[in-house]
Amino acid sequence: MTTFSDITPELEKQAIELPSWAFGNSGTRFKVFGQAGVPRDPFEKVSDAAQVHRHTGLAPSVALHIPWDTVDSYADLAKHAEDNGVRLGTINSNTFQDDDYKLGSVTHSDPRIRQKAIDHHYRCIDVMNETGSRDLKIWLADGTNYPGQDDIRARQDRLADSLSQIYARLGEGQRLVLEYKFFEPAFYHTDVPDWGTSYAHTVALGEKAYVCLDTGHHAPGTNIEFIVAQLLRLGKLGSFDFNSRFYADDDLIVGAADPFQLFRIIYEVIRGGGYGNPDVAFMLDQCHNIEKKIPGQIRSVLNVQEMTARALLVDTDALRRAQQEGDVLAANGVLMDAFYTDVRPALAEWRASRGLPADPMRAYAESGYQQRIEAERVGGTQAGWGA
Ligand code: PSV
Ligand code: MN
Repeated sequence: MTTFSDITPELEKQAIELPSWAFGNSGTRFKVFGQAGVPRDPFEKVSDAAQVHRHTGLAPSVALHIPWDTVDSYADLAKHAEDNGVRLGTINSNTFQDDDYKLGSVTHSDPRIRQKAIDHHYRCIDVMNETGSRDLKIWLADGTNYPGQDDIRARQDRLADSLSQIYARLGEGQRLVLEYKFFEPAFYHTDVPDWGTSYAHTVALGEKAYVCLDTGHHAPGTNIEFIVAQLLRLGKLGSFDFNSRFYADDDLIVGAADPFQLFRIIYEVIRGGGYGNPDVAFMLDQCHNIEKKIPGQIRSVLNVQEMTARALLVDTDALRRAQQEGDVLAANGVLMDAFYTDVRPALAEWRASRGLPADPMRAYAESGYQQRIEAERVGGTQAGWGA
């Protein structure tokens, strides 16, 4: 029997990276709704991210997206993060918003455009050198919309070649994490559609290359926890982009659509040695289109913490026994007992014992920060996708 006090040393290890873009305006291809108080620059994004950490103790770092988060001085941005009690984390490359990339970036048939995309990744590595970031996360919008549009095989070869040039630029202690997605914005095929393709490329690149698993990037019904188990077994799970989906890549609050799936994923992370393991980065990749952004992020990290606590509560001895005995229902029962445990009161008490607010959502609402940014951040251009 595992009790809550048994798991608190493990809970203390939890760190979830926030995406800078979660604080900007976002929406769908139909409408981006602007919100009062939204940051106008990366400094304000970092300030907002720091609020999440301040109230939860769970989110010590912020991921940047380049060029969205381009600044004159990354040293100043890193200092600003530090002054606010957080640090800068993963650098995400963006090769999906320049007209040149309409038919692809690092897979493009035109060597000039391929080189431009590779150069952008070199620039991202320069940024990493300035921020002290470890991970370069690559998600590519590359793919085609129509059968026959381009040579799928040749695109794989160009992808491998471009990635190897980018990989060769990584410095000591730096890593490349390759994210996969089976659709969107390309609809017929994408060049990195699944974990297998990402795995094949990262294995070919070498030991500094890993797979990034974004929970929203799978077909309905995919057993994501199986992929987690397999990638951990292969030593190639580098990071998570957590979010929730109902239909597509919905980027909703992690754990909102299917808390049981999140529990199962985290259970496999723990089972496979990925929890408390510096090789596996836990990030959110979300957008808050209609809800307020900072409380949206607070809710998200709390959801991850709650499902982590439940997964840590699994009585692994009893589970192993039941599995060995082939007792199907007992084994399932052990897992479900942990999943159905309401850990919220114990977490609230534990938070308070560590000098954190027992109820971070309420503490943020009462802090006055939201009112302050809504009043102060007037004028300028809000960050986002064109609100
Ligand atoms: C693509 O859908 C993705 O998941 C990638 O991680 C991007 O960098 C991110 O969303 C932000 O648009
Ligand atoms: Mn992602």
